[in-house]
Amino acid sequence: RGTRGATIWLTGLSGSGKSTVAVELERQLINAGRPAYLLDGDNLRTGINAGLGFSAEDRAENVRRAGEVAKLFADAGVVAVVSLISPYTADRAKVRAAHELAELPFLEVFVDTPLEICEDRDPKGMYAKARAGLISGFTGIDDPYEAPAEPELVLRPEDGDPAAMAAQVLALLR
Ligand code: GGZ
Repeated sequence: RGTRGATIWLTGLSGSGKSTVAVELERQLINAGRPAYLLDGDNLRTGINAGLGFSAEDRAENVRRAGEVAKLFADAGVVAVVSLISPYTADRAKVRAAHELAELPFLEVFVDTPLEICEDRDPKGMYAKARAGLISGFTGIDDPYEAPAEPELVLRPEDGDPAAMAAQVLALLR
């Protein structure tokens, strides 16, 4: 019997740092001898989720497919680390329910970086474009983000750098 798989689901605004934490977490898991695989919204959208946009329906489908793929990895004994804005509570709840049905661990991690900080970072200049009206339906600006009510873990800026945050997730998984 191999190691036990699980899904770690990072949700938060664009620029919240969830992808950076996810990369660090994947690295720490592998260093600890646990097979892990990163499923990042950005990458998925160029592959299996190509063609999906940012309407509520497309985001729901984006989240559903990522959840199904994560479940397969978890079932295969791999820790799937998912990094998606996943703004809707109902969509995240469905992924959780699917994992529970399959008796696979699901940990929801809310990367709770305030909008002001995300907007200040603006690594890709997308918030500026959204504020200027060049992008519409941008999460946090003119599209909703429903914060998780009962996540397994909340990470806030004061929790330290991405490595320290990833270590918190790893401790929780153990
Ligand atoms: C939010 C958008 C949008 C809109 C493009 N709203 O910082 P990024 O660039 O790399 O992260 C964002 C990414 C979000 O994709 P997800 O698959 O995680 O979203 S969701 O879970 O809601 O389906 C951002 C970019 O795509 N982006 N347009 N309108 N983010």
